[in-house]
Amino acid sequence: MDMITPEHLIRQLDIDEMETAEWIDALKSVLATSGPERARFLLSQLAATARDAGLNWRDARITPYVNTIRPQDEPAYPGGSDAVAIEERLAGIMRWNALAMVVRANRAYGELGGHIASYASAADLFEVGFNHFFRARSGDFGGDLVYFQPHSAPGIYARAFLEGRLSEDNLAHYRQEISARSAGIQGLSSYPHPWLMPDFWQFPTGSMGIGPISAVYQARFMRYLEHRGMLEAQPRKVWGVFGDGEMDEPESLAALSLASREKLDNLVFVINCNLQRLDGPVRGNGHIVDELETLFGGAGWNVIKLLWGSDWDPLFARDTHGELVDALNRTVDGQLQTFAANDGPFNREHFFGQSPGLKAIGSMLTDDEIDRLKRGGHDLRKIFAAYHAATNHRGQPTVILAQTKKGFGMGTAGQGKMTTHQQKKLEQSDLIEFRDRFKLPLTDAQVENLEFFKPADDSEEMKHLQARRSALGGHMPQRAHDGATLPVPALESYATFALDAGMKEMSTTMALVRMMGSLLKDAGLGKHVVPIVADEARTFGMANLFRQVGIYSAQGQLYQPEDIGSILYYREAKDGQILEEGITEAGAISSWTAAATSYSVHGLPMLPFYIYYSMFGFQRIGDLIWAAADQRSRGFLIGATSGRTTLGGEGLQHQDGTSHLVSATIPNCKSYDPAYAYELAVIVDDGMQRMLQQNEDVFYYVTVTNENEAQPSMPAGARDGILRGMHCVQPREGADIRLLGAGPLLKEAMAAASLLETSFGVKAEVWSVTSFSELARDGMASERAQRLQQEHAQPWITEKLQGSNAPVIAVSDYVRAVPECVRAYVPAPFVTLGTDGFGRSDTRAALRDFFEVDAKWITYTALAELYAGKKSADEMREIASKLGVDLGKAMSTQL
Ligand SMILES: Cc1ncc(C[n+]2csc(CCOP(=O)(O)OP(=O)(O)O)c2C)c(N)n1
Repeated sequence: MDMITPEHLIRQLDIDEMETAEWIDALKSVLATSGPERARFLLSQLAATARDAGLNWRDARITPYVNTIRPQDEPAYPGGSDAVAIEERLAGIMRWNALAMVVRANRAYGELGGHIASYASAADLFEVGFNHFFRARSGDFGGDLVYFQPHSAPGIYARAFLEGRLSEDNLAHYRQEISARSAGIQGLSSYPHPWLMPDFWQFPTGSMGIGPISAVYQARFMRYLEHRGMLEAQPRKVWGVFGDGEMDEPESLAALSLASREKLDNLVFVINCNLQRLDGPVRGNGHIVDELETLFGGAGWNVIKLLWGSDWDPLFARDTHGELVDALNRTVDGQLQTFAANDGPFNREHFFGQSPGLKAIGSMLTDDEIDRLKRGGHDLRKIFAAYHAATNHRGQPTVILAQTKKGFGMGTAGQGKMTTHQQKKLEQSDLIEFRDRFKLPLTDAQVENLEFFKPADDSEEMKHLQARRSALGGHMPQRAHDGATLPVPALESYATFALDAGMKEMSTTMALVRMMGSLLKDAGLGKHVVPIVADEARTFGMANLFRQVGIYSAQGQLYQPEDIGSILYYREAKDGQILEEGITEAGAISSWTAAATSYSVHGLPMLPFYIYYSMFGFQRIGDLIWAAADQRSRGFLIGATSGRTTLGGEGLQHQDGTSHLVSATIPNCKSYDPAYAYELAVIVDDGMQRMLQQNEDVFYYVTVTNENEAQPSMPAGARDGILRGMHCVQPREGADIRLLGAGPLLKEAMAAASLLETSFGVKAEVWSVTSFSELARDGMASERAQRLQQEHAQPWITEKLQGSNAPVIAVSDYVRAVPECVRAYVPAPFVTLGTDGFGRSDTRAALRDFFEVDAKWITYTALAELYAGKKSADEMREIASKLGVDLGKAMSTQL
């Protein structure tokens, strides 16, 4: 190992210390006599002079590697030393129970996994939050919202155990949710999971990066509701505790400037800078804290460095020549980790041994004291000071960069070790060391048995813990579902134009926007509708909504829009209703999730419609949608310009042939690909009924297109079929062939039917498939019920197609795997057509020929099925040539 030795750490010498001192003294004297305002002015004048002289000097935005808050500025700790001591003991107990939970689960079943080291580093950060800052929703107060670092979940369970919310049985079933359920117990999920623990977790954070971006948009959505007068403005906070490694995820940093632009002082990030991630150091050769300081500071955040504990204060006080600060500035994170993993004598030699001045500072401490020197994120007083400053800061979001030790207290077994992240086994000696380190009143045998420890109800610790939580409004985290409903307008009140379309031409996108426009005007529901776009409102014909309901902007509109004279001018307003997010699908979906979970988070149901290019949905931000599903979101995702052949020359980057394949995998997402405006109307109505009236935790993915169609009126009795996945749009007694068309390709199926009839005398029946995935789900459930319960449960698709052996041809504008998912339930020969391969630009007609999904290809496919074994190859070639089908063409996947 290359050690950083004093030789390596050669101080950059100041070439004229006298001159430096004069400048510093001058500034100090200005500060003392004329105050900070004048000092700031002079500094900016100096900077301007440097700029004029072409020095190209820029403030590095990095402050020294010390705490931002000076000791003299720290507020008194509420409850004084007693409270600190009690809370330190509580943190020790939490750590123990969290550790016992993981090690026990692992002893019982080696495969179960779990994490100890992350929570061990975060425990104090959480404890100060739980004891002094995180306010629960209670009475009229909406409560704070906390995004917890995911793999610290065992610590949150440990606290809930002490608070009496979880039992020993729950703890004993950590990561054993299935076996727990069969024993009638609520198991504990590995990460925050609202779907699996619906009364407990509010926000899923398990997939790194999702927590940070969601927290920003959550804080923003809270402001949106307040500015629109929907939610009382209260001093609520959104807290996010995240890992320093997690900050490398692009989503973690993606919304930083939004947060400062919108002055979200209701937002506090606490970054647990234990300097390690899973495999090793986050920035072994640098300082992650400094890097984050630059990033957050540059993005306009208030940055608080919380690096060293109170026991460092006297050392800094002795550091009159700045040698200590200098050494810290230059000790890279990899080295700091090595110091964390080693003991007092090692640190004395290798850190304090770097220079005589440092040696003298180190001599103030015993080896044991050096060993126990705390990092800022383990010192309750320092943490309190940082949180206090953050919560009182106005006009900016705050980030606290809290330096901790990964595996804090895990001794030689884990603290600061490269492998500590994965550690879930500890030797008896390590456990004993842990007990002693945190002064836990456990016997050796109790330690050996990994017994959970809960102090008596009348103990100081328990009384303090309960009193603090009750002062802060109750337990956290806690997920509410109050069952509030919203009135759903009658379908006829907003969709008559679609139900009785009478062959009027319109696209399904136009139909949707028209319905939304009416819903927004509805007296009861209107203000709960949240239209969300990512810079594509005009593409989807939504510009009229700009004027109608306005675009939300925290600052209102500070300029006269260029198009002020037009009826549809670009109107921004503080109470605007549209969330126009700009080019950020990740941001827009985060807003959608905040709105789609408002029923639970704020007890205020909202109805978000996020309308986007369908290609940039599940493919681009699928994980955020998955997290929204876990969070029991309710709302509409509208995949516009959908399908692979409806856009034509508009650009292949938008051509989506897969979103329905992915959306089908999300259990609470109901996906539809309607062809007609009336189908869309029925789907929107059903969604609103289920989500707003019946409080079902489902959300809808609906694809629409911008292809104009002659829209028929809704046939009687079609509703059930539309919602279940298919209904007959062209019945034909004694049909020779059945055609299933989905979305934009239904019309190709219709055209094929008439071609078959007129040119080949073949009778074809046509069905509109609104959802292959709903048909498949129904098929799976029925098939299983039949197998397990011997029930006579027939899938909807089987019921509709049975009684005939006429071949069935299915066509959709998605890859063939989409229609293929119903194959098992089709009681006749079945062929699927779809748009596999890369998209490309051309006319719709050329694309549909290329993917072999147009009327002539459907016709040829139908005839090939009907004539199999009956017509010769030559006869089939003749038919193809008559149809204009090129049988020699390469497959769409090959080109
Ligand atoms: C998107 C994603 N990628 C990878 C992981 C796997 N993972 C879980 S924890 C972890 C390391 C986290 O390091 P850090 O954020 O520094 O937190 P620490 O445990 O050090 O506090 C990784 C890579 C994940 N959960 N999500």
